[in-house]
Amino acid sequence: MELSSEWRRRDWTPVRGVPMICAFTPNWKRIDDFQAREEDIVIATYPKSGTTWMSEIVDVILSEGDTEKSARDTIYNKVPMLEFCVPGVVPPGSQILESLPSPRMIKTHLPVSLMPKSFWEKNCKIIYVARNPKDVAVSFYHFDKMNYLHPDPGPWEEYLEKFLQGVVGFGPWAAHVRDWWVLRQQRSILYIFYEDMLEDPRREIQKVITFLGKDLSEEALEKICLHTSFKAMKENPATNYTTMSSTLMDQAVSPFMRKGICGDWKNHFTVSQSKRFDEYYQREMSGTDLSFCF
Ligand code: PPS
Repeated sequence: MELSSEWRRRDWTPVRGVPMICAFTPNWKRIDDFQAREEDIVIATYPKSGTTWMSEIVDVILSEGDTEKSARDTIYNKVPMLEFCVPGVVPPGSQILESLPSPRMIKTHLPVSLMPKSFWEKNCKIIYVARNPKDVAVSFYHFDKMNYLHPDPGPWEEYLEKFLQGVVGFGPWAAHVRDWWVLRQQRSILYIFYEDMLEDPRREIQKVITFLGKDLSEEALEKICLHTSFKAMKENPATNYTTMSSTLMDQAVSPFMRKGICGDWKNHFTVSQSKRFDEYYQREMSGTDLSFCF
């Protein structure tokens, strides 16, 4: 897949007020009308929060720990992104998903407000992964630099302002994590934190196994932990996005599997940027019992 100049470095385009990757926005009706199925498993996240990690975990759980089976295809083919589309270049994720047998695994970064209503009608299982916003901002900044479907992020200090204002792909981080947090009480949503996955992957993977109604052996669980470690996923061409055209994702600019740690923000934020960010965080998280580990 070669990215045509038509979609390269285009500015975010709003969908009902949410800044969206321009190439995804034509014919948005396909998202609104998307037909979910009861067996669908959705991996929902704000960008750069551990989507690929959770997607591979779910895939290998469904394969009962058979890591060879999970090497059958790339992560973006096994777990298509619902909203993904580059008109004239790649068919929409929604269309690819229609042709897949159940149970489908579906990736999305959509905020609650843009989710197709059929997901609620079918009461699908949704795994939401959230990550602390300082590391999200840093990861997103590097991703914007290497992903040519996104606008150029400009210098870090300017990018950070845009992040705080929510003028980044998929809109404001805070509303995204908050709305999904509230919804978890009413729907079948497992809400997981990236930092918890780093701290104790075995514990968090077991939560996913239980949520999916599976019963896997200790041996299978151990295999899944090893297979989905940062090192293993960085070396695995099925998960590290190196199979994606460099006209779309230029890994010479920044690798997709970049650092995979908690606290890399400390290498990017100045003291005053961190203070400003903390004020934003306090303001946005006040009134919720949602809290993040930095
Ligand atoms: S995307 O493009 O929004 O779908 O990206 P996403 O997969 O959500 O997030 C990418 C970040 O997750 C890190 N990552 C991991 N961390 C720890 N362990 C594993 N196995 C793992 N796999 C991916 C990846 O390195 C990105 O974070 P940064 O901070 O940029 O390294």
